[in-house]
Amino acid sequence: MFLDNFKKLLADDMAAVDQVIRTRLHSEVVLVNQIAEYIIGGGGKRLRPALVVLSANAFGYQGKQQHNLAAVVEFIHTATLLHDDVVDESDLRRGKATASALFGNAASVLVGDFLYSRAFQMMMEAGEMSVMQTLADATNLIAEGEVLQLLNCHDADVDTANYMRVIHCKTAKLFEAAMRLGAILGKTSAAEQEAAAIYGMHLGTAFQLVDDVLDYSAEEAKTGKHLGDDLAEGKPTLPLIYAMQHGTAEQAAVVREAIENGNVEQFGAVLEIIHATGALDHTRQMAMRETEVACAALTVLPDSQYKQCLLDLAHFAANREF
Ligand code: GRG
Repeated sequence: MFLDNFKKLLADDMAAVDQVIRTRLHSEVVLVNQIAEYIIGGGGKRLRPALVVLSANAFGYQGKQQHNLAAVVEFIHTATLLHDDVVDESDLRRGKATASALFGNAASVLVGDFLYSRAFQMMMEAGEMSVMQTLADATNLIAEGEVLQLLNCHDADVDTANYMRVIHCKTAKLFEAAMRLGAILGKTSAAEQEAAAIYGMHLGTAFQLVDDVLDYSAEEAKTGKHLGDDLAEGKPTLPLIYAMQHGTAEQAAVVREAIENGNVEQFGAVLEIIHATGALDHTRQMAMRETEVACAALTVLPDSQYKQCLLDLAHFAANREF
């Protein structure tokens, strides 16, 4: 129901965003077009560009820059996915072979660079320093977050605060930037811009918390990703951290060993411990709390169908199964 309303409300704007994406993907180099089209046309949810559009509309912006900046945000997101699949050596995304599995790591990284730098060309067109500042800060923090995550891999002593820092950087920051861009276009007050940013940050945090739940509980057919990838990479995500804190000494030792060795053979045992300790419920509850903070930030916005959609989206993000 929510998804139907969401799609209906944004149909025209998202069609315009898609048009910008198609036009600006173009390169004289065939391989760039091939890989960029493969990943961009590959069935992503287009959540971040939708946030730019929702925010711009909620703040009363009527022009075309929202479509340009929405495409910019999707290009940056796509560049991070291309790079991430190389770093994580993933072979499945969106239910298909990753670009790196199909075209190789070098081509994937380089097309990621193309999309990332094309995004910077496009953001210049907004002619607004605060737009560039927002995106420069966001992309830098995303990269920093990935380095932090790399350091955390196979470290079973990573605590909740450290984990929250990683997801703040690698995921929530781009949600924050998307919301802030809409507010900038709407020429809002500093307080309203901040409210949009807070909503985006907490929505993004909830989104990643659920992403980390789904890695232990989803149907692969729904997420288009392998179950247990995080464990295979030795990523100490909240379900594992919580399970170690609340399990018996023996259970904590099994989870610790699995993180340290990226031990996928232990996936079944780890899954049992995660369920026994209520770690997935806890992580979902954390996501719900984040959505409540996100929604509370929107009280300063005037009522509109776009604001209502943002409120509904937050609850959808915390409850999603894909
Ligand atoms: C190029 C700036 C830059 C940095 C590279 C590798 C890297 C540094 C960053 C990776 C960040 C990353 C992939 C975070 C995970 C975010 C996440 C939950 C992605 C999945 O988002 P969905 O579900 O994807 O919205 P779809 O497929 O729907 O588009």
